[in-house]
Amino acid sequence: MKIFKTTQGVIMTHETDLYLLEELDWDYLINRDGLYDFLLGLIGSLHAKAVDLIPTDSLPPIQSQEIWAAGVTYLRSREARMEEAKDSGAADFYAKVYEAERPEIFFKSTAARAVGEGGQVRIRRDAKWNVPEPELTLYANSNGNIVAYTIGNDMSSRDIEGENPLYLPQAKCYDHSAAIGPCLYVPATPIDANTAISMRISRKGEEVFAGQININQMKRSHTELIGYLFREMSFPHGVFLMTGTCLVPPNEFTLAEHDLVSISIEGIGTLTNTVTLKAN
Ligand code: DO4
Ligand code: MG
Repeated sequence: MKIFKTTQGVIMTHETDLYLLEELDWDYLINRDGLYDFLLGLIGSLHAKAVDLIPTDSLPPIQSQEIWAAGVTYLRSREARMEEAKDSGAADFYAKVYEAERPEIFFKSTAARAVGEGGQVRIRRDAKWNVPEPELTLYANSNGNIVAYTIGNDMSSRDIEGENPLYLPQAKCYDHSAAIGPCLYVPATPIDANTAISMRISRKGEEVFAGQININQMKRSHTELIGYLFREMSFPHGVFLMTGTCLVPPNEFTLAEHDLVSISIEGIGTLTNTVTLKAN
């Protein structure tokens, strides 16, 4: 089951059927245990009207939630970070956090700074080495239970982080540095560990990077990451957590203005964003 926040209202898809849900506040709709059963129960009721609409104008599937991110959860990310930090002498921190019991978790974005399907992600004007990070993104409700998934792009400035890991918030947090969407995927059971995630970057119509991997390559479990996030913090509306990247373009690659980044996750769909710079 998928739910799309759109300009027409909330559209739910189940198998091949589409339903327009009665006007429901997004925060209220998604923040519940048993979200799948709740949505299923709406089918056939007056609260869900069967429609023919195609959810083309989806908004980011977020309202009052914060977006957090986990890092160095895949071997590939550990290697890439160690390489970019080798001149700063900080490479060891990435090796340590990959092995440590406590994961790396950092604040990524407010809803207002994030964009959704078809939106414009940004690269910083003061960075020279920028990449998208395709990440399976969890939605955990206020009880800390994972009830939905979406696709995330954790845009990152590798030269800023590589210069000094204390610059991480500047490398990761700026306007339009996070994209999530196109929908919330609400399965009956946790997402399959063999799920594939892929990314394609194109420039002037030509593919400049493509890669695919399964999320079962991740070193940590989803419940472990959410458990750490909720240890000393509460999220009254639930929270999104990007789970880390496993697809890193080669070191000589950096994003350019107008590049198109498409991230697909089996069962969820595709999130496509155009790369832009802040207006001068
Ligand atoms: O350690 C810095 C950030 C790591 C990250 O964003 C990732 O592994 O996806
Ligand atoms: Mg990341």
